[in-house]
Order: sequence, then C-alpha cells, then structure tokens
Amino acid sequence: MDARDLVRSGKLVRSVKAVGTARGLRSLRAAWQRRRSDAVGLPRRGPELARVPGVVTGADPQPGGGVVRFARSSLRVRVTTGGAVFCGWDGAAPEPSYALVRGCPEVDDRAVLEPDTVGGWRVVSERVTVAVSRLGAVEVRTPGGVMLRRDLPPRWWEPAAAVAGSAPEERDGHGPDGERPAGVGARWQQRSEVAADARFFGLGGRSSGPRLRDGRYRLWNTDPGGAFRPGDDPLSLTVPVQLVVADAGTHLVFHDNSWDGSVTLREGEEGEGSGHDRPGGCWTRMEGGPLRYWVIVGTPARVMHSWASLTGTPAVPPAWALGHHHARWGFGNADEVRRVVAGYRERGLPLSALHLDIDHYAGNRVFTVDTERFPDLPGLATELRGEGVRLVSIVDPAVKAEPGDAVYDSGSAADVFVRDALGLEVRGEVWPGESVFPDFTDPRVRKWWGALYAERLAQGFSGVWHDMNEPVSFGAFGGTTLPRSARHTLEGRGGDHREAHNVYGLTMARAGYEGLRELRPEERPFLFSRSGWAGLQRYGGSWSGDVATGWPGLRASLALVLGLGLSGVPYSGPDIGGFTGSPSPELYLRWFQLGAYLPLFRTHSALSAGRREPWEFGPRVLRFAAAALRERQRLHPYFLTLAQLAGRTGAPYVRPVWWRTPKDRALRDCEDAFLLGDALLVAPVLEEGAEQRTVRLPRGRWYDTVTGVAYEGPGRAVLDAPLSRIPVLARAGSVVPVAGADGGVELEVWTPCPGRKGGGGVLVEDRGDGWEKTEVVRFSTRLRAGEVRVEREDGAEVGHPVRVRGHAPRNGSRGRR
Ligand code: MIG
Repeated sequence: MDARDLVRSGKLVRSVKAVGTARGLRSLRAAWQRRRSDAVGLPRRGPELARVPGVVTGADPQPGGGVVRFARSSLRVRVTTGGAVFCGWDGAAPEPSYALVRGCPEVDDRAVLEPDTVGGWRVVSERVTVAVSRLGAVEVRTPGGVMLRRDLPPRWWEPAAAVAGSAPEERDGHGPDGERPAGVGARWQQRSEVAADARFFGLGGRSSGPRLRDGRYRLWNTDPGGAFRPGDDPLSLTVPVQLVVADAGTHLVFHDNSWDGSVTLREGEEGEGSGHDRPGGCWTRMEGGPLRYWVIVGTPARVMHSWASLTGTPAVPPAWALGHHHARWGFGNADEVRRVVAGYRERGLPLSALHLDIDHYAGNRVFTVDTERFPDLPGLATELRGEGVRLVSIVDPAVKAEPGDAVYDSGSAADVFVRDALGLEVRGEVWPGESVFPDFTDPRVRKWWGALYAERLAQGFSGVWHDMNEPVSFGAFGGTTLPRSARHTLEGRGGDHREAHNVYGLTMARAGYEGLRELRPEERPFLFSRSGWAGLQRYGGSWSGDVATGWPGLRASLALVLGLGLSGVPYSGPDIGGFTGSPSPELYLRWFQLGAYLPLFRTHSALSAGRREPWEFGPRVLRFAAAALRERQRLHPYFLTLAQLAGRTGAPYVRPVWWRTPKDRALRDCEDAFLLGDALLVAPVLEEGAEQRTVRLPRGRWYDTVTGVAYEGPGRAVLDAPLSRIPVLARAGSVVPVAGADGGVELEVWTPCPGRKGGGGVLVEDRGDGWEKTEVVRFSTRLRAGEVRVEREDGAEVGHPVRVRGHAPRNGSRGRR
C-alpha cells in the first residue's frame, strides 16, 4: 500500500491526513512496526476446535460453594460475604484481577453446594440461589426462587494445535471424563437469558443509552477519533459490567476479563398475556482470557454497594472539584488565562478551577511548560489561587522519544517503556511527535511515573486530567493504539497488549493517584481520566470525552454520566457546549443548565472550536447561566454530601429515575431525567425550542422547586421549562443541605406528606480537602398537625437553620399516568 492508497482506503485517522509530512511518515513507520511485531508476537490463527463443558461428572464442595466437574471443564462457584457470587470456568479463580480492590472477598461459608433433584447442583445463599444444570447452564435466582438470569453452557474455540490428540466430535459431544485442555488463547462465548421485561444498563461510558438497546457493544477502549455522536461505539471507557433491571429483581454481572470482546444485547418481548414471552438475550464474547464473572443480586442501591465493596469505593474529590471548572484547548498564554478568570470575577460568576490543555506544554511534551507563553506558571497559580481558582493540568501518557528529553531519558534509563515482540521500544505517533509509552502494568513503572507529578505540583497545579490513555497512537491502517503483540509486565505475569489494553488507563490512574498521595499526603487527589476500566473510581472520575456539539450530543452526555455511574464511576460530566464547533446560544445554555447538576461541571472545547465563556452568548444567556452557577454554589453542601455518600456506599450522585422503584416499567424506559441523590429529580431540556416538558415521576409527592407546586407520582406532569431554568423537583419529606447566605449550611426541608411515613435526608459536612473524618448526620421529617418537624436521628440538636418549602397540592396538580 502506498501513501495514496492509504488515503483512498480512508483508514487514516484525522491526524495523519497530511501524508508525506513528517507526522504522516512516522505514522506509517509505526504501522509497519506494528505489523512486524504482530507477525512475530501473536499466535497465528490456525484451525480451531470448539468445546462445551459436556455432562456433569461430580462436584467438590468447598467453603462458600465448590467446584462442579464436567466432562470437559469445571465450574467454581463461590459466595462471598458481601453477597457477590463468583463463577469461574476452566479453573479460573478470582485472582489475579485488576478490578478487585482487595483481592477476593471473604467466603460466606454458610453457603453450601448440594445436589438438586434433576442431576445438577446448587448453592443457596442469603441473597441468591445459583443452580448449575447437568450440562453446565447456570441459573441465578432470587431467594424466592424467581429466575433472574440463565447463562447457557459456554463454548470455547481453541487452536487445534493446543489440543492435539482429541478428535473434534469427541470434544464437542458428551465425551468421557477428561481434564480440560490447555485453555490459553481460547476465544469463548456465552449466551444468557433474562426476563422478557428486563432492561440493560452499564457497560461503561456509552453514547447511546442510558438504556442499552439491541445491538453489539464492543469492549475495547477506543478514542473515537474526532468528536463522537450518539451510537458511536465503543468510546474511551468500557467496563464489562451490566446492570439488569426487571420486575423480578435487579442484578449485576461483571465479566472479569480485560481482553477485547463484545456484549450483544437483545431486549425481550412480552407475549401480552399469551404466556409466550420471548426472553431477553445477551451474548458475551471474548477473544481470550478467563471465563469468570461475578453476580450480585439485590435492590439497585444494594447492588451498587456490593459492587463498590468488590471493586473499591469511589475516591471523594476535594471540595473545590465540585464547583465550576472552565477549560479549553488553546488558551494561548497566561494573559488569556488571566482575562478569562477576570471575566468570571468581574461578572460575579463563581469559578473553582481552570484547566490547561496540551497547548501549555513545550512542544506538546508531557511534564513541560512553554515558558514563552507561560513565563511564570507557579506565579500565575498563586495569583489565581488568591482568587479561589485552582489550576488543573492535562497529563498525556505518551512521552516524546527523543534523547535529551528529561522524561524520556529517565524512562529509558529505567527501562519503563512498552516493548514489542522483538524487544524494541514501541514507537507511536502522538501530539509530541514520535512517542513511547510507559508500561503502567508494572509496579516499578507506576512508581517512576507517579514521582513525575512532583513537577506538576511545583508548577502550581492542584489536580490532573488524564487524556489519550486508551492508549492512543495515531496509526496508519486503521490502528489507533499499540500493537496487540506489544509486551506488558502485567504485575510480573507477563503478557501482551491484548490483555493490557483495557487496563492501560486504569493503571495510569493508579500511578497518578498513588504519586499524588505520596507527594501531597495531606490533600485528597483530584484526578479524572478519559479511559479506564472496572475500579477506576478508586483513583478518580472521568468525563465524556469529545462529544460532538449538537442536540444529540447533549443527550449523549447525560447517557454517559448515568452509564458511568452505574458502572461504578460516579464522578463525571460532559464538555459543556460540546467539544467541537460553536453551539447556538440556546444549546449552550441548555447544556450549561444540565451540567450544573452533574458532578463534573466543566465548560471545555477543542482548539478550533468557538468560545465557551458564559458571556459569549449574549446578555440573556449570561443571566440564565449565572443563575445556574449560583444554584450550583447553593447546592454545594448537597454535592459534598453526595460525594461522601458515594465514597461510602458506591451510590452514584446521578441516578436513573428507577433507582428506588425499579419495578416501575415506565421509569426504566425514561431516559431524559435523573435523580440527583435521593432528594432531587432533574429534568433537563434536551430539545431545541422546548419551553415546557413532560416529566415522568416516581412514586410519591414531588414539588417543583421554583413554583412550590406539588405533583403526585407515579405518573407524568407537564412542567414549565422557560429558557431561564430547567425543571427540578424535590421529593416530599426530603432534606437538602444548601449554602445559607452567611456561608453556613442550611437545611431546606420539603414538606412531607401527611401520614406517619414522613421523610428524611442526610448531611455529611466536609471538613476541608484532606482526610479529616466526616460524620454522617441523618434527619427525619414529619408532618404533625400541619407543622413540619425535623429531627436528628441520633437525638442531638438539629444544629442548622431549617427552611421549610413546598405546600400541599391544589386541584389539578396530580400526575397523570
Ligand atoms: O486528540 O488535548 O478529549 O478534551 O482537549 C485530542 C487535546 C486530544 C482529547 C481530549 C480533549 C482535549 C484534547 N485531547
């Protein structure tokens, strides 16, 4: 293929458009290196043999479950104390794992493996029953015996050479008892069934959704290359975890396998009372790696809590990170930064942080500063800090491959860069030019990398923003990452990029987080990352990546935040206004109003895109954006509380509307609103020109927080959504901690419904940006003789001013079905 063919093939990514330029040639060179390395380093795809487990031959009970033996495989089932159940085929054990926070949780030895009456085996535990059939189907049932999921016997495809000696027909049928053949390198597939009414969520950050419709979702972290639109798949942060919500119950399944793969979903259909339901289907396919998964059953809140126990509770960001951030690629220089910050100050607009993108680097090189454009960055940082604005720095993993570059020199001396199958450093093409890539799957390399953050801290930065860590290497021939044959340490086990790719961003986050903790132990690190995998939340959050400017992008950005939250990563947000081009004033405002209720509240845009400052869209937009900024500031104590709660329980700040009522089918299909914590229901405007919108209400009474009018759920209500605001409702009886006029915390209490049930809320007061112990204070509310009573559940004084809001419903304000 010559250069012209390449252009015609359309496979060149945007950054190598200019074939013939130095960058284009280097990309070609990287592509040739990939080919050569893959030819040597990857097993050749020869003839393959299929295998299924065959018939059951026996079982070995062990604490918490045991091993069920089949003719050609075995299945380990283990119930753990958190309620999560492990299933591992072919001898797969829970460890080693990049997802598990402290290895395999303790075994629940009350759970016992016992034979059932139809020739299979089952494990009964407190929260779930797992039944294994004679041929290796695994059924997950509620304690009441209702089926939630049925995983059919898996199928492997192995290189014939690895299983020489056994004829295919012998292997695929019900053969004699046998040891499993070497399963290394085997592809596998498993089909599962769920209830006809089930809905799928999760799988990491997906642009379509939050409800994942029929289709194939790939598990391979990918820079979409240019801006993405709804439906573009995959994106930067995939997680093989699905949350399935059905009338019979909610369950989570996590395939602990970082290889390339896919999940194909098909929602079921109900036979309208005819009894002929078509169950929902899910096909999980992996290109290699173990077939092992975890199942968690319970309410959504319990499931997410168990998930956080398994993979780690979310890092709590410092308090300032819950304020407003302003970013852009290409501020140009220090004066421009000062102008933007002054623009916020002069208009009385709150601003917490300002982000510097790769353009502040010298020649796009990580851990450098262009001192011509930023002559005194530490001085600038101190100056801004005096106004309450912190600086956040982008950090890219690729290091310019050039002797003399300090990072490159120290890295090559310590041998930290990924090598190919021939032992050569893998060269890629990224923003600084020809680049090499640290192998973050090596603890030694993480330590080396983490120490480099000292330079960022010395420059005055308060937090970091990890980008390009899928990882990206602009390549010719369609490849935009490292060669699959590239070697990785994988904590000493050794392996290649096929296994390491999806955990590259995760392990980079670990390196950054641990580095910051060591360098500045008194502060909670602020880190968010474009790519990641199961467990990213232990180190930080994420953001939407390069969402295309446009109304569909606005919708996609809500889907992403909800999906990431249900995948365990609760702190995220979109580029407000979209990454590319110039949004209309209306679109910008609606995006801004949505962003004000999301954990990461950040305006950002591309080098070539239009401005994103709130005053660039006319006086009306400025007025309304200012109102959104002030409301965000007022809700700061609530956001701090939600961050602390997420850090304890894994409950995302931003939750789907079915969170507390997953049996409400209409809510499972509702994708244009969300719950912010337990108290608020936010209904963003996602349509051009809309000044009213329908809101689907969960059970209970809800007050429009602006008019105070009450609506009864379940049902629908049509609410005003003038340009000045988006509808936000408050649950009757809830307690929302807000900032009072004097800066102290006030409790906004929404009148409970009459009757004995009342309501309540939580306050976790943040005591700074460090590790100070925080206390969870619970309040209960009741309506007694027409009067609202608020009490602290521990009996102590309420200790904060209380403001009661919302009044009893008038006629006509009932929600409609
Ligand atoms: O290939 O650093 O998603 O937020 O502004 C583009 C420049 C690289 C992608 C990030 C975006 C950032 C941009 N980066």
